[in-house]
Amino acid sequence: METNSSKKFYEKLESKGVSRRDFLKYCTALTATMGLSHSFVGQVAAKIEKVAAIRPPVVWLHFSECTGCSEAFLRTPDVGGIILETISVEYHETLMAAAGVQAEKSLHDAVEKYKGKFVCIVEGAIGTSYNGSYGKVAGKTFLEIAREVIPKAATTICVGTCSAYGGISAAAPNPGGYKGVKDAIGVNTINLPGCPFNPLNLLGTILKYLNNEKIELDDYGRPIFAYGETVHDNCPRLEHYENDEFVEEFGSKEAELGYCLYKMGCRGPETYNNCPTAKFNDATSFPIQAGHPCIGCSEPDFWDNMTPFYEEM
Ligand code: FSX
Ligand code: SF4
Ligand code: F3S
Repeated sequence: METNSSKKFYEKLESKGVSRRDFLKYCTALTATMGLSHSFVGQVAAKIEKVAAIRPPVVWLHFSECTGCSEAFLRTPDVGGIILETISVEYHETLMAAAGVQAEKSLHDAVEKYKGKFVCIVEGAIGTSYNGSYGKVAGKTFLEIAREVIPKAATTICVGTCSAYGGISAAAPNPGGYKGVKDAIGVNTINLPGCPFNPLNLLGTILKYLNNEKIELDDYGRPIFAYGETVHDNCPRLEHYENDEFVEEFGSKEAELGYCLYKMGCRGPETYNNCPTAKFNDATSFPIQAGHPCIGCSEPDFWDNMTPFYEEM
């Protein structure tokens, strides 16, 4: 039987343009992303409803980045809508209406009110050279803000390669001494890298965390359920790779035929991420499906280690 809270949840989703049918479609995608069989779809939906009844508080910090991760989240209106109905975002600089002193106040109020209980989501790298003075918000360095807010969180989820490992800001020669959150302030984080990250993986991580399920992480702090296999392992072009059918020029006949992009510099074989199954923009596509080689965007230091792009390694 449908409970009142579940009825309200569906009504709110409907008001955001997400029908029950859409919701179940995303539960199906999420179930596959989490490595579960189709028979778990109902359980995943029930878990989302359960978390939505609690609406755990979230503080979302921005440091040095391009805001592409927030964009990826907002350009996934259905998944984004489900997440926004599931959690309570207390602070997010690009989403909130407040600005200036008011915005500062809402950050500090949220951190004090929900001390030890809120989930901190971090987007962007932290500058550590010159006492962190390369990047500031409201007169405080990213380093100061991170040290003040993050240790008070129940858990910290780094979205995007920048907050996980430093990303573009940490690319050589890195004069600002940019680092990911763990290396900058010495706290353990759950890392959801990707430039940008995939919002479906955030939903999966939040669900597991709030349902007290153990989240197995790899050596780089990435959940195995999303980063346990390489892009190459699940690539729709894998058969062409195995048949030695390669694209050697963009715009060629081979490109049109969807051949393997290895010779165009594809880093799929050394990149751990679930893009081929999770996809982006409400499961529309991902780089390789669109004809672009994987550039290894979820690997630490990919700007240094995976370049020059478009060249076979
Ligand atoms: Fe970094 Fe995300 Fe790349 Fe951009 O915030 S992972 S530069 S897509 O926005 O952090
Ligand atoms: Fe592997 Fe890339 Fe070829 Fe896909 S396109 S099969 S990931 S090398
Ligand atoms: Fe990034 Fe490669 Fe996926 S470039 S988005 S990890 S296909």
